[in-house]
Amino acid sequence: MATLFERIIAHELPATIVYQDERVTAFRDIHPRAPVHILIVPAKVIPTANDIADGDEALIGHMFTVARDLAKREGIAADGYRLIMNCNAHGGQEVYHLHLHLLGGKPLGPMVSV
Ligand code: DGP
Repeated sequence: MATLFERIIAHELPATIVYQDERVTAFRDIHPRAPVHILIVPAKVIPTANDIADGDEALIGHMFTVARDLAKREGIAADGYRLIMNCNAHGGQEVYHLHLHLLGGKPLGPMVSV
């Protein structure tokens, strides 16, 4: 069965897609935690960071260059932003299709609240 994010990538479910190429899709998070909150998702289904293979290095790098370009386009590059990848239960992962959160547009406070 397709993951939720696969269905967004295939345009089967609605989302505000801000970037798409053959390797990654970026769309706005449905529950934004900051004025800018974008998810950068590979077309390849990698469930968690634990499942990243050595051969995925270029793909993971591409996710970061897309994040960099989107930060510039969204006007948050100079002030700064945060890139987050949650893994499994203790990381707070909800969707088991790898994704990079791009958050910014305000001071984001401490890295981890305890
Ligand atoms: P994580 O906890 O790292 O797995 O984050 C999953 C994020 O995905 C969470 O911030 C909310 C977002 N999300 C969940 N379902 C949808 C959806 O249907 N559409 C969009 N745009 N975002 C979603």
